[in-house]
Amino acid sequence: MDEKKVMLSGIQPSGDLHLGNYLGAIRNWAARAEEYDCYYFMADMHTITVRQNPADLRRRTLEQLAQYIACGLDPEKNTLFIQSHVPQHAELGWVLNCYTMFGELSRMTQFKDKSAKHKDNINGGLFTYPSLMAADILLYQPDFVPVGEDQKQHVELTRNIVQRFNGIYGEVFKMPEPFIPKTGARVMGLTTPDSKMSKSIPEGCVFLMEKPEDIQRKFKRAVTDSDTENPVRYDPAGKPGVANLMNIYAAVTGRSFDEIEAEFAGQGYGKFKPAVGEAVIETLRPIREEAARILADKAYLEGVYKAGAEKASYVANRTLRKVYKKVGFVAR
Ligand code: ATP
Ligand code: LTN
Repeated sequence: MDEKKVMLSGIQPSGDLHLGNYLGAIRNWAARAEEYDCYYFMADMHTITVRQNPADLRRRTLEQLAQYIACGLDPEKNTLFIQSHVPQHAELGWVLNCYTMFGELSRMTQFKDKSAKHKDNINGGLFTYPSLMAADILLYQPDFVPVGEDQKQHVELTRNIVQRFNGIYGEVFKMPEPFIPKTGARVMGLTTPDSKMSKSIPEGCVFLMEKPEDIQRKFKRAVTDSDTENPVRYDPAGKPGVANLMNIYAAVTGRSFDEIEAEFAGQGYGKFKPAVGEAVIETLRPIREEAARILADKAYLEGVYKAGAEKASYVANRTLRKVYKKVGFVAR
């Protein structure tokens, strides 16, 4: 019998989910539940590498779960869980810390960015975060890790750890591959087309739960340029704001850049920007409505995360026992 291939990914519940998370990651997850054995989690343990308000973290973790389900992740077909409910993550994280080099961790872009942003709290967890992420991944022996472009470096580091560990102990971990979408892998901020859409710049960020009128306002204010000759044209270097809007439009409508250029030939941004806004609103509308409905049913959510943690722990424990044995810990 053919075993299904395995997919796994996580998102930190450090803020509300946005269009970048959806197009770069979650949408890809939802499409693959039939083909793969899928694990998706709320990375709450990663979130405390930056100081959080406890009540907000708890609320956002459950909201994120409701939004995962609303985005199409059926809990019957995907294992959905909260990272801190599966203690094997912390346990394997410690082991892998001892197989991750200081130099490797020092090169991580996310560490450099976040330590520049939070100068008053450059803690050990922020630095060793990629070892915990490697543990998140390797516990489930996935074939693919669907993430946006910015997380590729962490998956590459995980691959180095696999090579190092397997080189010493034999084939313990399966080599995972990053899985990065063709459109939507890097959605840029609407007000900052030179940096990725991020919740830390809310004016340029479209949140999944945002009201349609607010979304439309953000698209109307999106940064473009003063080109009046032939404005809607794909030129990422010369016209980054327009390229980003075209990328978003392509991702939500399935149209190619040529088709989009033809659709808006001879028209200005006054027509183009609201059209992109409208297409995004229609994509997000059912997600928002469904998430609100699910979030109201706390008992259902509890059932989902409890069952998810049970299934995840079972699989994670198999890997952890093997690792403990390999490194020389006495079996309990
Ligand atoms: P922040 O807003 O603080 O930068 P974030 O929104 O990137 O955080 P993460 O938990 O880091 O949140 O990302 C979750 C997933 O969404 C990852 O797979 C990441 O690659 C993807 N992702 C995040 N932002 C974007 C984006 N702008 N475009 C495409 N994918 C993205
Ligand atoms: N590092 C990711 C979140 C994350 C993750 C993971 C993604 C934590 N563990 C395991 C994929 C697989 C981030 O900050 N976006």
